[in-house]
Amino acid sequence: MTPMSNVDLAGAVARLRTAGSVVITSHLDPDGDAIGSTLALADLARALGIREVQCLNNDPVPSLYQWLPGASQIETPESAGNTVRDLAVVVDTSVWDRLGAAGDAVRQAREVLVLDHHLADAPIGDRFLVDPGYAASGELVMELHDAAGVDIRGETAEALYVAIATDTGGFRFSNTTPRTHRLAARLVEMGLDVAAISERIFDGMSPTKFELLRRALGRAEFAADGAVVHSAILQEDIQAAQAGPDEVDGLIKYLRNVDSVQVAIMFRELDDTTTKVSMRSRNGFNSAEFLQQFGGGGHALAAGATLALPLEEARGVLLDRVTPIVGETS
Ligand SMILES: [Mn+2]
Repeated sequence: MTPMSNVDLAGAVARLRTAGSVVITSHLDPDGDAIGSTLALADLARALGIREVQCLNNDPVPSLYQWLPGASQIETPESAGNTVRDLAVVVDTSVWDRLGAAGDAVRQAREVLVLDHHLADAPIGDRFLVDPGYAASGELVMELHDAAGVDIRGETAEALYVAIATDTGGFRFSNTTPRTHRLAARLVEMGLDVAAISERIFDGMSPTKFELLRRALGRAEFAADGAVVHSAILQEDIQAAQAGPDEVDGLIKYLRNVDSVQVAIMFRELDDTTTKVSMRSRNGFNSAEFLQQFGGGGHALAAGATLALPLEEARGVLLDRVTPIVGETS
């Protein structure tokens, strides 16, 4: 994996040290890594003496992560003031499309620093440290603390642990490295309640999410001799289940877990003309590369895209393209 960077950890710390004010943002539909890395970076920025530290995201913190200490400091563009900052730090994404309305604050900032681990051809920002060798942006942010000589506080340890644990599927995905375990071990040594955190982020399921899962599984269909599985969540499902929009996240793993499956696809009807696609794969199928043709991106084993098509059309187009090529890479 080739790091795609024009700054190293020390250089990134140097940018932080010279800023008097900073806005920290991540991608829309934030996951545990986005939220955890944002909170840990805010702590680092304060430890480095930055007077004004603002956390901003296009979307509110998902209910799954609202318990994290400091999560309430993450503002949305509607509630945030319009202040120009010295530095914008973008973490866990490196493309404008994924910033949503939070991108305005990034564009206005005097300098932009990007810290990410997604595959990226052309990262945004004046300075970018993009390295897919990191399993989570949280690993990168933890090493940034080390490079700055800043001790990790207990509350920050929880944020970093959530970032790393969620992006590695609880240290089970193929992105998990010895470094992942070494960094996590240091966090556990600080006295984290691993079981309590795991219960919160992995095992707990609200009754409303269960209702969505029931519907998604009931609608699942197989293609390509079982190598492809796909399902959909409709607008009416969200309403009928009285679920939060973020509760769709993670349903796809139940599809991917079927033994025969190489590619799992979840279609989500955002409105009558827009469909969000989530893809999970294994056995060598690169989801991020495949979804590039639809303007999407992400990781090899977990990627997404948003298509300006009604759900059934989006499903047709995508399945036409994916079905002939599964099996080629296994
Ligand atoms: Mn991540």
